[in-house]
Amino acid sequence: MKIGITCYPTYGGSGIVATELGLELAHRGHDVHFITYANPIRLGPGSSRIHYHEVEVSSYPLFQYPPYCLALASRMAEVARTYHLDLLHVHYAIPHSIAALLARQMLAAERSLPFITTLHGTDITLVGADPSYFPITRFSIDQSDGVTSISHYLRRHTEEIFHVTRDIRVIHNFVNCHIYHPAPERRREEKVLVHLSNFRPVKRVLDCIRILAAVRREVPARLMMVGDGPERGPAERLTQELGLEPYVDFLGKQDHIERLLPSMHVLLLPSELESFGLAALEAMACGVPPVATRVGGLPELVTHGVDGFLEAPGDTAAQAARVVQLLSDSALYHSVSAAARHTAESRFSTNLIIPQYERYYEEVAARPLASAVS
Ligand code: GMT
Repeated sequence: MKIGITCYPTYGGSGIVATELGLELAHRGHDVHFITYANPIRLGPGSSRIHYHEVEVSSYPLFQYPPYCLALASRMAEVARTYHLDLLHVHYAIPHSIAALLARQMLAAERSLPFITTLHGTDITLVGADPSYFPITRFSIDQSDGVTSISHYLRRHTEEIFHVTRDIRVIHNFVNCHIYHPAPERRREEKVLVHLSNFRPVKRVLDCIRILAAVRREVPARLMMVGDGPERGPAERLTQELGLEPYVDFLGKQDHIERLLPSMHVLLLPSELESFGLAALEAMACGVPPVATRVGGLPELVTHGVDGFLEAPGDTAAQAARVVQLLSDSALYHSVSAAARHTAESRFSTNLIIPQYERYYEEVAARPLASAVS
């Protein structure tokens, strides 16, 4: 098929999923057209089946807020017409699904252009729940020709909050287990914890520092903080206050975390809410057990005590105790690490999940358009 993909191309889970989905689809013979304001970060060197179309937003003195959604809709329609796209697949509801809806309407007289919206989490739980965006988010879900959600939790939450009754297909996030794989020989003697996120408040980044402080009372360990965002400064300050500077590295944004993860021992994901927890899945594929929180979609990924641990958000003592348990019992560590890899391979690998998207594309493309039905 010829598929147009739109996402937030910078760092963030939804952009990573969209980019890696595009790469996998191209690998399976589809033509993929990314329509975004910047080249998606994980796109890497080109493939003849991957195309990138930049959305340019011109400013004008009258525009206090340049209308990105309109520039995106125009570009989507233009690319769809020129390259005969079969459908658009947009990641993150606002504003991408509204732009896709406009593009579909712009082309309605000449061709059909169905669009699928994938809900990732904060587009529903934070942005969508904001009174300014609530009605347009609900409208965009209703108007999409297909809607997918990355977890059962997020589907239930969307149905409850927006009172939508339409079908929402759950297609979990995925990981390429050939790219993300364990390399225990790369693990150092010193125990290393890792946190990976966009450092937004919802991630409870400061809890990672508190967990390290508690862990170090029992086991020598250090912490790698990967990513950047608003909570980085406060996390750096807390590190200083607790005298942990020699043991914490703030690495900033990293492009190749598949090279970094296999040398780590435990992933910390102390989030307040996580609709799926892609970072946990990537770590698990590398045989790195996650110590995370029992929130949102994380229990669909992590089975407590088997392939990782889940504790209450904010309970840093309990999370630290799980880390200590893993680091001081090598039989337990090896069993949880192997189970984590097994979960990634047997339930969330690309060869299981990508065909679910392909089947959904075919289903949606074969249906009459939502616009024609309503
Ligand atoms: O919170 C983030 O990491 C960013 C956000 C996004 O949309 O870029 O992530 C959401 O989508 C990810 C990919 O599907 C999920 O793995 C994250 O759990 C989800 N974040 C939240 O629900 C807070």
